[in-house]
Amino acid sequence: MAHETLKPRDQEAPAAHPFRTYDPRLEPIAAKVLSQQRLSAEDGLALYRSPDVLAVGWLANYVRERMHGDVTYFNVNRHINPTNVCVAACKLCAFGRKKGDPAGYTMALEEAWAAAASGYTEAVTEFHIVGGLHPDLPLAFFLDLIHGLKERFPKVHIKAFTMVEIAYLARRAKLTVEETLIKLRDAGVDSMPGGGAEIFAVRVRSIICDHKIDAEEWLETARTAHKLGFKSNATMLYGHIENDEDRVDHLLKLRALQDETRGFQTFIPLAFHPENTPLDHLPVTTGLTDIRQIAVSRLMLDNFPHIKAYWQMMTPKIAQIALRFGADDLDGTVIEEKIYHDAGAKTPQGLTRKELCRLITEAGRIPVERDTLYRSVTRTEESFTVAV
Ligand code: V47
Repeated sequence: MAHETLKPRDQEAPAAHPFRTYDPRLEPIAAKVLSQQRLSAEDGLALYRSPDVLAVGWLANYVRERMHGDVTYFNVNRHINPTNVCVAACKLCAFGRKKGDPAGYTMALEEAWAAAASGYTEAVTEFHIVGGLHPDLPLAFFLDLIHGLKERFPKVHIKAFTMVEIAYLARRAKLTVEETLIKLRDAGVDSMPGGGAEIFAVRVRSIICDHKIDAEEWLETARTAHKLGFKSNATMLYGHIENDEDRVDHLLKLRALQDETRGFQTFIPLAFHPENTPLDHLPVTTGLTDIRQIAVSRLMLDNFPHIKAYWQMMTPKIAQIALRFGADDLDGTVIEEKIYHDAGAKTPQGLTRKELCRLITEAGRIPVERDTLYRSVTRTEESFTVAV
C-alpha cells in the first residue's frame, strides 16, 4: 500500500490516540513523557521490564512524531572497510583477523579508492569507513586514504573511524587525540560513525572487548571530537551478556555527554550477532527485544536528534516496524557490508534508494533522503544537491 498523499504532519500535534497501558508502572513514565520531562534510570529499567511493549512503543512513537512527524530519513552511502587485521581480538567480533591469518586482508590505497567507486550507479553522498586496529598501518596511510578519496570524490561526505580507531591511531603516532583529529580533519574526514562504544560497563567490557579503550576513553575521544566541531554518532551493542542496568547505564552516559557537547547526531542500537564469534553459544536477539531497544533508546535519549534502525543489523522487516516504535532513520544503501555478514547476517549487502523508499512508505512514513548531516538531498538524473 502506498501513501503518496501523506504530508508532514503538524509537529506540535502528534498522536491523536490517548495513552493506555495495563502496566501501572508505565503510568508515571507516560506522564513525564507527555510533559517532556527527563526519564530517570529507574524509568529506564521499568521500560525494559514492562510486559506492555506496545505501550512502551506508543510512548516512543509519540516522542518520535513530536520530533519528526512522519519524516523518515535514509541516505545513499557506501561502506568501506580498508582492513580486517586487528590487534584487539574482541569476543564480540567475527570480522577481525590477527596479522598473518590467511583470511586477513588490507586494501592498498588504489584498491580502497577503486572500491569507493564500484558497485553502485547512484551518486553516494557518504563514505562510511571503519576497520580493524592494524598493528603496522601508520596514521599516514589513513591520511593518504582519506586525502585520495576527497580528491576523487570531493562532494562525498567522509564519515570515518570509530573513537576506538582514533584513540589507537593517536597512540601509535605518539600524538594526542586532538592532534590526530586535526590531521584527520585536514585530510578530509568530516564526521565519525558511532561504533566501538559496545557496552560501557566494566564487567561486560572486560569480557566482550577487553583490549578496547574503556568507557572513559571512548567518551573522552568523542568529547574531543565534538569540541573540535565534528559531529558523530553513538552505538550500543546489546543482546549478549549485558543486563538491563548495563544498558541503562550506557544510555545515561551518552545522554550526559550529549548535554555537554551536543555533538551526537544519531544513536544506533546494534543487536549482537553471535555466529562465528567466540560467543556463538549465545542466542540471537528476538524481534521484540530489538523493537523494545529502539523504543527505550528514543525515550531515554531525549537530547539525541535521531534514532537509527540500522536495517543491515535488524533486517529490513524489523527495521520497518521500528519506524513505528521510535526510529526516524533507516541508514542507507550501504552496498557492501562485512561486519554483520561475517557474523552470519542474512540481510542483503545493500538496498537501492527505491527499496528504502518502499520500506518507509509502506510503514506510512515519508521518506526523506538526507546527507550525513541530515540536510535533505534533491536528485536529478545526473547529480544531487544538498539543502543548506
Ligand atoms: O563497533 C561488531 C558492532 C559496530 C558485531 O555510525 C557487532 O552511522 C553485532 O558502528 N554482532 C560497527 N555487532 C558498526 C557501527 C555502525 C553501523 C552502522 C552505522 C553506524 C553509524 C555505525 O558493529 C562495532 C560493534 O559494536 N559489531 N561485531 C557482531 N558480531
